[in-house]
Amino acid sequence: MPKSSTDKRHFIIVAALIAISTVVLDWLLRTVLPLPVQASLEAMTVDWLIGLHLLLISFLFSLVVVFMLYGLFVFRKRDGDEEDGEHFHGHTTLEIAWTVIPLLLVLVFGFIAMNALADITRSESDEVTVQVTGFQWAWRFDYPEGFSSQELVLPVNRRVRLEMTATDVIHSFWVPEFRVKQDLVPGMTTTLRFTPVEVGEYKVRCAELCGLSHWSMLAPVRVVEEAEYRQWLQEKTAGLDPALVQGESASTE
Ligand SMILES: [Cu+2]
Repeated sequence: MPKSSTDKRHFIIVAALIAISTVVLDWLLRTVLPLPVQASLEAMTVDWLIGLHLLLISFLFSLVVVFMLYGLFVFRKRDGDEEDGEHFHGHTTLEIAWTVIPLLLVLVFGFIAMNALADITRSESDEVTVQVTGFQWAWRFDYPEGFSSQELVLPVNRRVRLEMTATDVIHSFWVPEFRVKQDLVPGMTTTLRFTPVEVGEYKVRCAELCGLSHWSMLAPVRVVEEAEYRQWLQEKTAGLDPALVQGESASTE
């Protein structure tokens, strides 16, 4: 702890170096880990959370490494110096600080993450619902209008609810551009919600190692304008027995 003006000077230099190192590392991590396009509303919340963590990681790394390197270099043994170093025997303030500050950080980050999770999993009244089945090694999408599809077609700017299950082993639904991810488990139904905001073509990939051809477990995802979505639904239901077609108006209103 600073006892003289020289000690204080060391602390000011180290604090400045930590600040610089934090900013540089944070920038470096964002640059070497570029995230794909934000194609869902939830992507913004998730990316904001990732950004906060990168900043915290950069700071903690700098705190440890800058202090260590500064100490090693500035207080290294000089030629002819045979003196013992100063002996310390505990420091109550420091020990309280390094217990309480991480505890507060964990609580604050836990609170922020809880809010983010509540935000990205919230339900809405006019959700587009699709049943998703994962199996070795493909996907099937069943629409409430009564047909099955190999590709997942969704209208832009509408909240989507996927009701998912698996027939054999655990799989995981992941479209990196949407950021959200959810396991599909045999014998139970799991739910995944998101709101696509970018018209475009994406790919759902299985994110749970599920066997030999896990790598090829891909399916196209197409986010289209509302009008195009209605047209696609019409084409898909055109050849169906009208008795089997249910809930079309309810799910496209
Ligand atoms: Cu898989």
